[in-house]
Amino acid sequence: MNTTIPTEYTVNLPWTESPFFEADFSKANLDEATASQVRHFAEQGYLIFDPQIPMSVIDEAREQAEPLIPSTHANSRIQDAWKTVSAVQKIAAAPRIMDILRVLYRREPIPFQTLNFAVGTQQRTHSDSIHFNSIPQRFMCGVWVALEDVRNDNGPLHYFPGSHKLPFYDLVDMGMKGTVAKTTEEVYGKLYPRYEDFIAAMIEANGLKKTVLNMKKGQALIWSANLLHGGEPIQTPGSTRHSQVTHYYFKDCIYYTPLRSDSVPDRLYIRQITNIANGEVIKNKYFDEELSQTNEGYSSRMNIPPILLRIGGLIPASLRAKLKKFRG
Ligand SMILES: O=C(O)CCC(=O)C(=O)O
Repeated sequence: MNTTIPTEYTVNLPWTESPFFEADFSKANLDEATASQVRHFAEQGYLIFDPQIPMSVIDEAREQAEPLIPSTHANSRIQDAWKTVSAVQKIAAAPRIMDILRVLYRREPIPFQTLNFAVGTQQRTHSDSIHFNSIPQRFMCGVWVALEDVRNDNGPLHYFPGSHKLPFYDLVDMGMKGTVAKTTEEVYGKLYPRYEDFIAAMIEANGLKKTVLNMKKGQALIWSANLLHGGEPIQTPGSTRHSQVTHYYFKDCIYYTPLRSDSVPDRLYIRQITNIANGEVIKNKYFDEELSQTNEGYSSRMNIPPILLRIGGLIPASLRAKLKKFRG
């Protein structure tokens, strides 16, 4: 496998999600097997492969993570068991997984979170982009490893092939602000169910087709950041479905949580527009909040009144530079 990471990016997106993918692909010089994996991932947004993790590591992760999983409710999980269970850490950093991610993303992968499950999650369909996003976008993926055979009856994973090509739907697109939720309970009690309802309705409206995944113990699936996926109902009550998901970011990005964010970074270059029909100067509005900024330019936390901006020319340049630094 060719694992060379080019130092220049043709576009500031994963090359497998780039509008120039075909041109890049034709120059990529990959062996046949790797080329077919790359094309599949680019087109479908997921890839099933053998991560070549020794069975002893798979068994150890399962045995040592299981007692850490709270048994109080069916969907329980242990987050970040890698901190105490070395087999979980070995799966997260498995050389074959890291190599394949380098090829698919052309940046250094960073495993940053593990989740170990003993039973199927029965999670509603979602894309990980709402939990873990990046600037530049889409430099994130999940790798799901079966720690036992997964069948139709023990709560298999499902996904929507090709759905990674849909737009990323942020909270603002659903009329929500992440900052209104002050606690994790509020995020998952109020915002997240509305997000899940939106995704379910969007899937139905677009007639998207679901695939259910049966996997052999030891096999792995990579899903790209925006691929819609979730967990099927458990048909055999009491059946186990041991699995590990590791979430990866890639180097040199901003990493953030859309579910807790508003889409109003303070570095937007704000426009002041006038309605040609009636001459009205239009206020910038985010939901029912009017931006207090009245000048065209970058928004900032501390707004300078227009009168001060007008007399700004009288302030010595050195003082202006200091003030600018202070405003950020
Ligand atoms: O394992 C599953 O059933 C789903 C896991 C999942 O959706 C996730 O970790 O994002």
